[in-house]
Amino acid sequence: MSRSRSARFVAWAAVSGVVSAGGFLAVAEAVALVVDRSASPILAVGSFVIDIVPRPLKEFAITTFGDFDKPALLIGLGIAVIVAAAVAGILQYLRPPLGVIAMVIAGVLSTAAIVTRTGATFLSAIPPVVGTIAGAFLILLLVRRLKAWRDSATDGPADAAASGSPVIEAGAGSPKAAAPSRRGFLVMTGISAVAALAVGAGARVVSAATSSVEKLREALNIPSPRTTVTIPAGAELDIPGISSLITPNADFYRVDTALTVPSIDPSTWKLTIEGMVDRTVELSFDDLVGMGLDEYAITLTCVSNEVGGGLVGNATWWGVPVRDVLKMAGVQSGADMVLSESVDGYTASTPLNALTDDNRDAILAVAMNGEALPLEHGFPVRMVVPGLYGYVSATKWLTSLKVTTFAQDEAYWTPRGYSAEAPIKLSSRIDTPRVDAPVDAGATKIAGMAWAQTVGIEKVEVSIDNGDWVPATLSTPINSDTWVQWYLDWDATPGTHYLAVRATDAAGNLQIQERAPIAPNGSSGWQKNLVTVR
Ligand SMILES: Nc1nc2c(c(=O)[nH]1)N[C@H]1C(S)=C(S)[C@@H](COP(=O)(O)O)O[C@H]1N2
Ligand SMILES: [Mo]
Repeated sequence: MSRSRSARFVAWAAVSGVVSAGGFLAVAEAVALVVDRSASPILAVGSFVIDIVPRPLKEFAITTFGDFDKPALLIGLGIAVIVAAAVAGILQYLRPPLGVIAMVIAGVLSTAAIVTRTGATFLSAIPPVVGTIAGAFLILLLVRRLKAWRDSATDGPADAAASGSPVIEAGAGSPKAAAPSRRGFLVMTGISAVAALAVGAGARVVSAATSSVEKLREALNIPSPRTTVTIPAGAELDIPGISSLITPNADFYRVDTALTVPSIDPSTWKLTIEGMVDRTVELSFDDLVGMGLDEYAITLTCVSNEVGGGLVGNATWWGVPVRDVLKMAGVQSGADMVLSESVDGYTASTPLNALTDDNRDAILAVAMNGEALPLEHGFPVRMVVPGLYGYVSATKWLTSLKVTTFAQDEAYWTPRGYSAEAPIKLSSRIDTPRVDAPVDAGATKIAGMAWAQTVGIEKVEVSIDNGDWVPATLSTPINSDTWVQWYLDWDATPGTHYLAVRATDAAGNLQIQERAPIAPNGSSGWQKNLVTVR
């Protein structure tokens, strides 16, 4: 047999490996549908990867892919699975039973990723185990068929040596005799591939179609708030290109470690307040909203927001003050932190005094911009704390509040390179003009946003082409927890210009000029942008 023909069999071995891995995943997805929907190997391994990737890589993913970070991860994972499966197929062909062993190792690793996730039960192990058995059998059978084809096509012993494997079954050695075994391999591989695709895709479709939480969300009847936020006249400027004062839910940035959005039925949801408390308290959704809802306007900011970036948004929220539920449990002395936990095990560490302070509207929110929280923004209940970055305060899909100390407990991001405490840094941003959104020469407006949650913005200044700092006009703030809009009239001349912005908060602090990266506790620096005027 020529070298190219032996290479052809190796290529078919790789295909066998990929089809077998497809069978593994498809069977696991189908079984997961029946026993435990969260026990999907791909998603569990993806979540595991999210939890272990080093900080710089995660920052790279967020800054490069933005809201596409999770699809990007899944695509990367898919490519890795295909490559590994192809190698397993080749191993099974050249050095059996190494391919089967590789498949079993993949099965053990994905089972481990699944059973160690928050909320896993012993049932969760069934899908990956059954999938592994299917994958191991497939790789064994397909490669055995492949060898039968190869041997029947073999012209002599030299070819067997070239293919790197001894002749197991005696082949007739003529193309005519090879045809049935060739067909046998191709038919079996084809059927397996089609079946894996159909079962895998079918399981996903059924899972999506029967996931009823979105319907529960739409049907949820949230009582109207007792008080509502009044948007003052002059709070929203009418300037093309500026961000809207209230960010629509559909445009609101999303940052979390959840590869699939957790599904929580509000009728079974519970919040546990535990730890250093006089009594452990459990609240149902009805208990919580029964305490009375009020409306708050609060601007949320992510620690990963670069200077000038978009990981910041403003919404109105309906909620209950965290201090009120803490009072029900009775906070004991010595505590200095509340560790909030979500259904998927994510945790945030919030200083206790930020939650008990009568002058800070830290809330358990159930509605965002007048509707139940969107699933990806924490349905049915999340925390929102003015003035603290989201990762230390804004836990979505909230299930427990543990009153504790910073000495005793650590949140998700703390061992991953971010500070345990993280107040939002005073910041300002230019929305228009931008280098990619040029304006026409003549009278125009430079405009953008500025925020200093809990303190408020006093002044925004703009410098054009390194000139003097000129005060901008501010919109009327909703309150000190929300961002404000600002603008400056500008007689723009054609060409490129440098625009810089800086803000001063109501306490008289000037925005930090020194550039800082997002880790460990938020970016700083004055935004200076090259802009284009036509
Ligand atoms: N359960 C959970 N809550 C979470 C996170 C998370 O990863 N998991 N990320 C936090 C971070 S880093 C931020 S900035 C805010 C973002 O909230 P949003 O996605 O609703 O904008 O949610 C916070 N709450
Ligand atoms: Mo964040």
